[in-house]
Amino acid sequence: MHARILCLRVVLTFISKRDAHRSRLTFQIFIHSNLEIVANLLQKGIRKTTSEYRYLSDVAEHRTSLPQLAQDEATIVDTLDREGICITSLDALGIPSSQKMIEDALAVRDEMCEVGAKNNFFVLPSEEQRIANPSFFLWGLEPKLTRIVEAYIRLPISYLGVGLLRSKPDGDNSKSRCWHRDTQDRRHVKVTVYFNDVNEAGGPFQFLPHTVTPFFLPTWYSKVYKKNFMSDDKMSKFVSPDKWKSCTGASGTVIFFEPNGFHRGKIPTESERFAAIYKYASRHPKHPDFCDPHFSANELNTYQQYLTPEQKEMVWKIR
Ligand SMILES: O=C(O)CCC(=O)C(=O)O
Repeated sequence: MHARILCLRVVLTFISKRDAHRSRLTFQIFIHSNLEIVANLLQKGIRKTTSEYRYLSDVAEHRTSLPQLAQDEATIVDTLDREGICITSLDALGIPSSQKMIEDALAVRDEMCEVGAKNNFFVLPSEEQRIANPSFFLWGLEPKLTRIVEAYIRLPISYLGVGLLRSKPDGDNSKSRCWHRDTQDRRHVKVTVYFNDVNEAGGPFQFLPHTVTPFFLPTWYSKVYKKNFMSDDKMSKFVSPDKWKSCTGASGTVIFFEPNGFHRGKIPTESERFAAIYKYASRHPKHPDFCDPHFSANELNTYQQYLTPEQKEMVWKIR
């Protein structure tokens, strides 16, 4: 905005004062009368450059401390890098606590049904429910997951907790059911776990792989479209619907994705999709103010007893 005002003023000033002898003086007057804007632009530029420099040097410094990956983990990281998404399953990951996590999630869902939880697609179990079912939160700190996430982000990671999603066939085609990007960090990861079988009519998660996303679309979306949710009609003008990746799959499907990529939950027409979404970012994300953790301080206190010192460091905190 400031840059646009400044350019306009430059043009107007120099059009009105074409006399070559007076151009130096004109320039000085111009700078003086626009000092505030010039200072703001410089400050913004310096802040941006400093933050980019810090990011790049942190990545370079952390390179030798990245975790060693097993072959299946490296494949997930490579696919995530190339496509922005990698689909696997709880069985393939083979994490021992998965069974308990599923039981806890189903227990929470049933309770939410009993208490008539809000008919909204993003729901959080109550604090009491979460504290009573800690494996749900703790699963996100399983070393296999955090190794994959850290190798992809390339920096020490922050775990922002887990949210629940109940996407019902309710005809609501708003918010996260439209195409959008999450831009809290340069590289961040969400891991979605399905708790029921999901077909096309069950409102699968959908994603635009990096390989089919036109290079200008992310910038166009942030600068021109102002990060509004994009309808199917609008998106189909850029990417044909047969290239949208529909993540149908059985209960236990696990989807690693880069939220900077365009994604949305397709509106279900027949059955509900019940899923957990685990969130991770780096410890110094680009926009920390928009990183909303899915847990309270009280809840976190009760989890401390289960956490190793490394896991405690990984839990999101303002740094
Ligand atoms: O799975 C979904 O329905 C959408 C999830 C989503 O938009 C998000 O986590 O940012």
